[in-house]
Amino acid sequence: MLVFYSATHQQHHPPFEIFDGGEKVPNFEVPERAERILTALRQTTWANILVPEDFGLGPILNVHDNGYIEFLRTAYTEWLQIETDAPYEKSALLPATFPPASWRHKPETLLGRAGYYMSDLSAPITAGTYLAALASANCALSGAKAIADGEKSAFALCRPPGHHAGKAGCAGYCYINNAAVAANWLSEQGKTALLDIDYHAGNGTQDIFYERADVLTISIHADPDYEYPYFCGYADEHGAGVGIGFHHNFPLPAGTDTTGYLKSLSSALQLIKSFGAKYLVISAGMDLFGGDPLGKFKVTKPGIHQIGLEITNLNVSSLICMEGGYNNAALGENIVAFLEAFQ
Ligand code: SP5
Ligand code: ZN
Repeated sequence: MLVFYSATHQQHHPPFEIFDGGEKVPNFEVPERAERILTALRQTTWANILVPEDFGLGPILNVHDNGYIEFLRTAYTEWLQIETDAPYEKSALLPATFPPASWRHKPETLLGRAGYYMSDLSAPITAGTYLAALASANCALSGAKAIADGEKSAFALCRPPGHHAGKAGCAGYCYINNAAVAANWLSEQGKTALLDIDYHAGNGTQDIFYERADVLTISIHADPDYEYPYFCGYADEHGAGVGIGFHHNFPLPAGTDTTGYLKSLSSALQLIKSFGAKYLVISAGMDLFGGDPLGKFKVTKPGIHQIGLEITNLNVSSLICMEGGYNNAALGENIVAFLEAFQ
């Protein structure tokens, strides 16, 4: 299997995040995650690890707002240049004031724009964030090109992850929505569906494709009624305008085990079959694993392999994009268990 990995991800290492409740903790989304996965893949006989191609900004700007990407590019440099007596945290840019949806004035000031383009306190922008996010998107695009060129499957070892990043904003460790960029690119080559199995609802992907009928998007996740991202990912959200009927959410209770998970997966796969997808993009977060420090599901490693097998029963060319997963010790073996189903 072709695997796309860029060492550029190491330049993105946000020192902290702030949990709901105000607890400031070391950021869970660390470079070690991708390195663990890379090590596990190198130990397999089948992973052909390649450096991604550079696709430029074109395919990214086809799903993201221009002003937002420009903000990502320049924000940290501007942050360093601000002169103040305030005890600002300069290791990363993080605002603490966010607009409700109805306030859409974009301020000129950097912290104002930061609040405008961010929606939580877990996606700080650091010196290397923009370059790492671009490299991550290039991994997804390179994988998309590989399956368009005839590979049955490919793995994009994306880091930072992407599925919480919407058209015009970063959130939840995500800056550029790698899977959405790849799915949009693939949709120009053939009918494309996107299945998100990360533990958290794929709100960014939902935002990007919500009014589109040409890309089917489905997310299976922890019920946002008790879990991040709280405000999106409910079962009654089915798309808008011509997109009505082309988005589906499967919110699940805390404690969901492999058996419970596979029931929703079966419904999701039926929808993909009926849609008639030529290509499938999978947002593969491994935080559905029972031992995840941020998750409340009880899916096992054999369960993760089984999820992969059920997806391959569709017999659709598949691009697997790395999303979340924070049990670093188990991360490599979990994603290998998933990918082996595609071999
Ligand atoms: C890509 C991805 O998986 N992003 C997830 C972002 C989740 N951010 C919120 C984390 C909330 C943690 N809740 C506290 C649990 C402490 N044990
Ligand atoms: Zn997640």
